[in-house]
Amino acid sequence: MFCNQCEETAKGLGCTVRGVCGKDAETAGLQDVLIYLLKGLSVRNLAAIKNGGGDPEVGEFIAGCLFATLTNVNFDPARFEDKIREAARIRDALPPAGSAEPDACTWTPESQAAIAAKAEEIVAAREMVDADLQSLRDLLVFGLKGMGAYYHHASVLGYRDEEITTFLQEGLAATLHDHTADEMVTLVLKCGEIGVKTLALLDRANTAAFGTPEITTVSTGAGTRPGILVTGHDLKDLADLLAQTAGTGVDVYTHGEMLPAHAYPELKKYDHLVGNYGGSWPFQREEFERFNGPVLVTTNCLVPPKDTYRDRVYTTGPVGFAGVKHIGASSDGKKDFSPLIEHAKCCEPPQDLSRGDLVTGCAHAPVLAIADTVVNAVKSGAVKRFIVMAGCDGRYSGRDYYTRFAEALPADTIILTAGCAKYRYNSLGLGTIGGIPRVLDAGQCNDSYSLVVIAQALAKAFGVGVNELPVSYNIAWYEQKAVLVLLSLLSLGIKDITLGPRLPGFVSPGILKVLVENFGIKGITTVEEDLARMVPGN
Ligand code: SF4
Ligand code: SF3
Repeated sequence: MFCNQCEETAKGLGCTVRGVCGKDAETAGLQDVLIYLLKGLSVRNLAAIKNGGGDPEVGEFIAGCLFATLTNVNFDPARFEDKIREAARIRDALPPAGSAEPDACTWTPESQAAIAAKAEEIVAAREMVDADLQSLRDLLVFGLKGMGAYYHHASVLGYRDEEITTFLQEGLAATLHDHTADEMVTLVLKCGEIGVKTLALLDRANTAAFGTPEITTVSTGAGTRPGILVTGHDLKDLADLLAQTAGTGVDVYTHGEMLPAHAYPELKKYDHLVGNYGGSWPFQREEFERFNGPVLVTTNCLVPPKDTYRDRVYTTGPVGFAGVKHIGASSDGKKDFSPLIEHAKCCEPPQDLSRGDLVTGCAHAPVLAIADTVVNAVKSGAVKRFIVMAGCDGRYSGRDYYTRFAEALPADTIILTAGCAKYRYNSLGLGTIGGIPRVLDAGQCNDSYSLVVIAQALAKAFGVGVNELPVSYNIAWYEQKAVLVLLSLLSLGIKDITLGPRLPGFVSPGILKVLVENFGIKGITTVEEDLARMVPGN
């Protein structure tokens, strides 16, 4: 196997024996073969579209498959084998894309041995490609994985966009051809541009389905009734579960990236959505253990469960783990959560892990509603600087940097955040400035679009460009959704982003040079040094 897609990749270069995340070599190989077939499928479908045909469901299928290959989503080899055969079936139903098709258009997954051999061939083929070109291909594919995931979230809520699904296919197909480095850089930046559109689509989908987020204080305590813990990012799963648990005597708690759900009117209206439990995904093994009740994992991040609570874990959507129960959707898209609800009724209430109240829901609408207060706070000098500290949390011990950085920020600074990185500092009690929370949590990483809208609104209010604002970027990444968010920020012309805790293993020295010279991207150093740079005059 060879996998280098996340921040914790082995030795900063690539996992070759088994993933640090727990992904085994068989599953890694199956994921590679699936991506390979998606490339061939894309070539055929794009050709069919060009000839006035094409299958509009191909883009939806590709987005769902890409999501399943994201870090910490699906560890189940059987699910990937099914997807591989389905991809080949869909591809083979399309007419050939000319007489000289790439192998990805014609190779067939005849047997498990053939699939395993193809997986080895895919890894070996990387060695034949120039390091910078391979790095750009990886960057593009990982950005597309993030796009597929965000698009899938919008699509399950009924929001589709052909421009996005066509680009998913164009991007995948491009990695089969001999593009120059310049052409690949153009595609990578276009991935960021379409990324902004994908995040905007998801923002519209969430708001239409669940209402405009409201700034909301969330309890982290445990109640006295049995509960179900919901983790991941899929708000629709949570909404369906809340409707199905109403009046059953079972409480529902959010975990990790589900925290912002408490801010949506259509979700917070349920009294039995009692609070947020635990912290971010890296700590789930202890927290799931202590929750006592069933846990529904809707998307990333799943850590291979311990035997002690494995029977209480249920996966759904793109998530999977061999031997763990999966709740699928029926043909009309409905999910029946009654097995979890019945399971919960036999469980003890959660152990208390309370760590004070948290504030969330600071999305673009509620923040722009108090725009005058924010602008006046900047003009009066009460707020000197905003630091965007969005992104992911992770297991790497060096991530305590983000807690120390947040603690060391001067009292006249405000953190803008989205994603699970916030758990490193959202319970520090950083207070408010003139009523504005010092940690403005826009929501999940899915809500990163809010940060863009807020930055653009500030730029307009002050009549300057986004890079002239008193805003610094100290982004924490872990997986491929964050890769897309980073590309989106670059496509908007945002410069001087600090990226940590470690730079991506898939970025070659040559491509790093391009990122540094053209975009001013830097790695983190020490809290003191980075503070001096990001909060000048402090
Ligand atoms: Fe390694 Fe990350 Fe890939 Fe898992 S997802 S195998 S940890 S690079
Ligand atoms: Fe977190 Fe996995 Fe990325 Fe959504 S949930 S930000 S790491």
